[in-house]
Amino acid sequence: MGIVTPGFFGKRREADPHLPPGQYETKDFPVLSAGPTPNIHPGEWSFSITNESGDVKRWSWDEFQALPIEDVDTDIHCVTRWSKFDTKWRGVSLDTLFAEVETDAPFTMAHSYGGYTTNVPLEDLLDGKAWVAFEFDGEPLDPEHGGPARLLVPHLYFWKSAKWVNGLTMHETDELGFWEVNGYHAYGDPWKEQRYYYDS
Ligand SMILES: Nc1nc2c(c(=O)[nH]1)N[C@H]1C(S)=C(S)[C@@H](COP(=O)(O)O)O[C@H]1N2
Ligand SMILES: [Mo]
Repeated sequence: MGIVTPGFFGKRREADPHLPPGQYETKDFPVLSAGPTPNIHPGEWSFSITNESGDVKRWSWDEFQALPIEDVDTDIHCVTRWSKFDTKWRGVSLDTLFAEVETDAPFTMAHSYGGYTTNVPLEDLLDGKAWVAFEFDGEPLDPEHGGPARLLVPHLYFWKSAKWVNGLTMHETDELGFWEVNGYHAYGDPWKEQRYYYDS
């Protein structure tokens, strides 16, 4: 053997372009819930958007099902470091919902049955970036994964995807939700590793 190109044999495999820094891939679908799973019958489920003036736009389950439904195939990234690739969901785009809402407020707070909250800027919910999802892998969404319906905001860490979601409120300033108050990052971009409040 003659000359060995430095760095050739020791070179690491190219990083998987699907995998944000500090994450590993799992084929499982772990359940992460801060409290008990609420039991919500679709007949009693509704979803509302309350704007900064207090006007409420509300959809019942049946009204919601009559909206245009989209298939979503996406990777998801949990702050506890698991990522799951090519997850398949069905739901209603937030673009469809916000088409019926008048607002100039730049921030939202998602609210769930059971009291969970999480803050997301409005622009992160629009332009095909977020859904209210009610099917996973061709089946109604399992209650432990947020059924009857959950928020799906896959470009942010998965704690932003509020399970058992029942509405959004609009805000002029960025309030903090449940995990954000408890030390998680206000925004939560997995590609920038914005895990905790002190991550830039
Ligand atoms: N209502 C509610 N939504 C929630 C949570 C929660 O505790 N309550 N946990 C969040 C966190 S930290 C993660 S990682 C994902 C987990 O979703 P999964 O249990 O379907 O994997 O849900 C998010 N949405
Ligand atoms: Mo999480």
